[in-house]
Amino acid sequence: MALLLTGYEPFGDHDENPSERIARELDGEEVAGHEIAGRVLPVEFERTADEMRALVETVDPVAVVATGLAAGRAGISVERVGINVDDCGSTPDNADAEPRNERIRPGDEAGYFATLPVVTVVRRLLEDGIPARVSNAAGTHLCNNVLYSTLAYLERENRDTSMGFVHLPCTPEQAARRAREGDGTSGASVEPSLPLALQTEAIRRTFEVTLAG
Ligand code: PCA
Repeated sequence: MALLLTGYEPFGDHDENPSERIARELDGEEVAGHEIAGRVLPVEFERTADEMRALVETVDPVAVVATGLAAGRAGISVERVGINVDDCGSTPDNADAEPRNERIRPGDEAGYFATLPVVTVVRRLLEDGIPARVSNAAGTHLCNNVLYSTLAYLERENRDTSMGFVHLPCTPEQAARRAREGDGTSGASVEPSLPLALQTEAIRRTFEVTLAG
């Protein structure tokens, strides 16, 4: 039985996305006897949900962990809920789409709860010394979009697949680069970060806890 892990390509003013690197690194690795299929999704409102649906149909996973970058957040955030809103804020997607206050699925539920054991995952990460928290808002960009759309799809199809979304912070190298390019040497703050290896370990453990049910 397979596990599906998705990351996102770089977007906005980010020249890399830790979620993409982790999805590539964990592709083919086993967790508790289950092989991870690590895939990278486009940051495009028109395409992402369909690509995720196609992945679920081909990989047929027991659990789906989608991940993306939330620059500025300290630590790992495990999202509790996806909401029925697309709004790109000040960051158009990679095809220059700029949805504002739109419904992802008009007429459908306001929100869907992640079906991963969100609180248990965060407890385990904290016990293991990995800074983490439950987040009650995945934003209104593609990360929320894929969480909401996939949960809605799994429910409609009556699929017994645990699904959730994990937001990742910048890597230290990325935070340093952004501070160098910005006003870091003039006294501005630097974005919080975690080493990629620790972020990768957090995703492994998210699957482990999910499989332990
Ligand atoms: N983060 C964005 C979209 C892609 C990504 O990695 C988000 O938080 O919605």
